[in-house]
Formats: sequence, C-alpha cells, structure tokens
Amino acid sequence: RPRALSGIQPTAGSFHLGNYLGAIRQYVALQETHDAFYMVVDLHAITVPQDPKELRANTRLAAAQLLAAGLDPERCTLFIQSHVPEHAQLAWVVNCLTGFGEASRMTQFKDKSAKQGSAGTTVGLFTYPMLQIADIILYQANSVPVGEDQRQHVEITRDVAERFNARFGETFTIPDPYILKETGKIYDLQDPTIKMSKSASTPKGIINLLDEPKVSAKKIKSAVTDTDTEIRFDAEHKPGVSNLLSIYATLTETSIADLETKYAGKGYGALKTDLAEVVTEWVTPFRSRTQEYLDDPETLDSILAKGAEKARAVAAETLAAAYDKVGFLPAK
Ligand code: AQP
Repeated sequence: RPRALSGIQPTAGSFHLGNYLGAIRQYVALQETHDAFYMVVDLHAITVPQDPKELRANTRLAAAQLLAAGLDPERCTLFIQSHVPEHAQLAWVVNCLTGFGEASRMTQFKDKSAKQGSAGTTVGLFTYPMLQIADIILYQANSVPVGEDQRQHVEITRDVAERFNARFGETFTIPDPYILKETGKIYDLQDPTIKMSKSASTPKGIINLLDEPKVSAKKIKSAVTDTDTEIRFDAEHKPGVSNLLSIYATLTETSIADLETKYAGKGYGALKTDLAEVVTEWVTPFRSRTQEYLDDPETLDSILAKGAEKARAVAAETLAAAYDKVGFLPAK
C-alpha cells in the first residue's frame, strides 16, 4: 500500500469547516487505500506562544475530533508529533540542507511573520516548513493530503528530499500533495476571496465544527453572496455562492450541477437555509462523538500511545538510515 501522511495543529476550541473539507475528509478516505499516518502537530503549535495547560487540552481535543470525524485507529496510525522524537531529530538535518533564501520564500512564513511583527516572530516559525519536511519524509510518504495553502510546503519537501537523495544516495520517497480541486480552499463566509482561517477570519466568517449548530446556521444565513439572484457555480464572479455550493455538494456527496438544477429559480435564502440544515446534520453527531472521546481520556490516551509506538517503529528506521547516510557515527 502507498503511504499517506498529514498533520494538523491542536487548534484552540475547534477545527473549522475549512480544516475538515480541505484536509480531514481526505484523511478519512485515504485510510481505505493507504498505509496512513496522521498526527496532531504540537511541535508546530509552539511556533507561536501557547499556554502549557491549554496546549495539552487542545492536543487531546484535536485527537478526539479526528476520531469523531472518522479516523479509525484500526485502519490508520494516529499519534501526537512530540511522542515521536525522530521528527525533531530529522528536522535538524533538513535545516542543514535547506537554503536560507529558499526558506525565506515560503509565503506562509511571510504572511504570519508580517502579522506577528519581528519581535513576535520566532526562529521556530521560520523553520516550521523544515520540521514539516521531516514529518513527511520520515514516513516515506507518497501522498500528503492537505489544503491548497500547504502546496508550497509539499513542493519544498520534494526539493529537499531530492537533494538529500542526490547527495547521499536514494533514501527518501518523493511525496505528492493530495489536494482536491473542489475543496482545496474553502473560503471565509464574510470575505469569499480569502480562505477560511482561524487567524484571519472574523468570527462570522468561520464555521467552527464544535459550535452550537444554531450559531453556525446564523453565520451561513448571513454569508456574503452577490447582488445577482442566480444560483450558479462561478468562482470568479460569484465567489460567495460558489463557496456555499462547494460546501453543500461535498457534505451531501452531490454534484454541483445537481445542486444548480435543484435550486434553479430559487433564491439565495433557500440555498442558505438548506445548507444550514446540512451542516447541522453533519456537526450534531460529530460533536457528540468528540465529547465521548473527551469523556474517556484513558481510551483516548491509549489509542495515542499505540499510534506513537507504530509511528516510532517506522520513524526510527528512516532516521537511522538518514543519519548513517549523512555520516554520523552510530552509537554503540
Ligand atoms: N480554508 C481552508 N480550506 C481548505 N483547507 C484548509 N486548511 C486550513 N484551512 C483551510 C487545511 O487544514 C489542514 C490543517 O491546517 P493547519 O494545521 O495548518 O491548521 P490551521 O493552521 O489551524 O488552519 P488555519 O485556519 O489555516 O490556520 P491559520 O489561520 O493559522 O493559517 C491543512 O492541511 C490546511 O491546508
């Protein structure tokens, strides 16, 4: 089976609909076809300040949500990044193989450091993509399910893995991004030209999966559309309506063409009311399943311990091979 690998940050509070449709939904699907490794990336989280107690709680919450969304510990390996020290160990080697200029071109770093200001920008935020490279190549991943915003990080992973292989001999698999055209970028409900994002969206623009369904319904009903009345997919001229159609089509596994037919002659209000219903139907069992995992931390922790053990077996083997290729003297 080909390998899949992806990671998600332990967001405070809840994952949002962009995280689910852009990434987590694909994690669930790839369990069936891939030897899949998914992790909560707590090492990445500390690139910005974190309260230790909250970080711990958010890490469990993230794992609970991944399980509630459909990850099955019998069909994939779910673990916490800091439980597998090989990530940080390989990241150092990756740092030493990545050019400063090359790393400086990462747009996510440029955006986030601009927002933080230079005093608030850590070296960790700068080297985030290098840790992400290590995350991916440690598992010899073929596919990396992510949203469109992560494409550049998978591309630099390919470059650095190829560089390592050329310099030291074939060691790492070159990964491909796995990004779906329909859901690779879910947009903010209030500004459908930017992605739905925990750091850039206003509260009204973002659908948090653990919010009360009533709260999300209200946000959907006040989503920005356009002055036209026709329900038609046209990302360029009708970004708001197109975003609602993408969300609706994916959650109900219908085609956008079928939705266009269904809503022909109907107003935006009807589309929004029905979409609010669709989202409510999806989040209601998701919320209660998440709570069940949170109510039983022993089970959750034991799933994560088993995941870490499985992940370490793979990661340790790759790290040993890489350290040997680089010329590190093995410890006796
Ligand atoms: N709007 C989105 N559309 C599609 N995919 C998205 N992802 C995030 N937003 C969208 C994908 O979700 C996965 C997890 O992302 P992350 O761990 O980077 O989470 P995040 O950083 O908390 O997500 P945000 O909201 O995007 O955070 P900020 O605002 O900090 O940048 C990734 O695969 C990502 O592509």
